[in-house]
Amino acid sequence: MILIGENLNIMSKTLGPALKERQVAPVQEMAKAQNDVDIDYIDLNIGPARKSGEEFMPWVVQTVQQVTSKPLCLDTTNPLAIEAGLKVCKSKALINSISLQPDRLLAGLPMVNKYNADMIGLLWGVEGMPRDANERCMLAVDLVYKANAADIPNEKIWIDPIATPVSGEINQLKACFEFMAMLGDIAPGCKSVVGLSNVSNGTPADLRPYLNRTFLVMLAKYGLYGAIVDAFDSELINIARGRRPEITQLIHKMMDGESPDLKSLSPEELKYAKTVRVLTGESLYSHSWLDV
Ligand code: THG
Repeated sequence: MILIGENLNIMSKTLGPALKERQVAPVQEMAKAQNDVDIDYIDLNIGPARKSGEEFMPWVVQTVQQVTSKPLCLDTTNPLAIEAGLKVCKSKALINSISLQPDRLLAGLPMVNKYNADMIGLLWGVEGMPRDANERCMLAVDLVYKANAADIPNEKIWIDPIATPVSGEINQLKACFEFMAMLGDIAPGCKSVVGLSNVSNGTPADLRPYLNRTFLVMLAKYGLYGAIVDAFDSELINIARGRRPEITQLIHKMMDGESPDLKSLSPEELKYAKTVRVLTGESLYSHSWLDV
């Protein structure tokens, strides 16, 4: 699985102010730290960057490129900022993201071939967030059709079904899984990607990794190609790299309908088993889901 580190991010309490003030040292420190772990891309999330995006994104790209040669994922809703970043990007870039909003589509699609980039196709429609798996399918078909019309082959498109917090509407997560199961049929050759940490937004910080890791393993069963992840969750990286087969097997068996004998599980395995039940909607989410 392709892993994209999420930590260089304007929402971060520490790095956010540093980014806004264009402080080179903390930004390069974070880029170096992500360079040194086993991830494939570094996401550069500068937020909407409405005013200064055309200066901001190239600044971040160049600052980061001085300390790492990992490929970059340019993350902003401002298409002008994306293009300015692509112009100075040395390695093959991933555009994060192009949605079905007409302005982003119109501005974004021509950049893909022009800069030999890949694109994340975010399933966000004119009316906003899709409500179920069917709406996700319709948006995906529409997005791929329009990208193909702009000469972009399916292999360059990473579809993002949009993951939502487990503490919110659980049907949205079910729709996400359901959509992932259909993606191969509706858009053959397309890749997929999910912002994993979205699922644990609003959850106590020490418990977030269980949700993120379990979600990753569940999505992997549906063939997830890429994930935007906390680069410093080393256990998540171990799991993604196939180094925790017992956890992966447990989760996949539960998804196939097997009920494990809870008494036979280690305390660690029990946490993953409980988390599967929450993510499938079998148990109701509460902040104390691991204790009940
Ligand atoms: N899909 C795509 N791109 C995305 C997302 C997605 N980009 C943004 C986001 N979702 C993925 N990136 C993050 C980055 C940080 C966090 C979650 C998702 C996060 N940060 C902590 C917090 O806010 O509590 C800690 C921040 C800090 O360091 O202080 O949760 O879905 N295509």
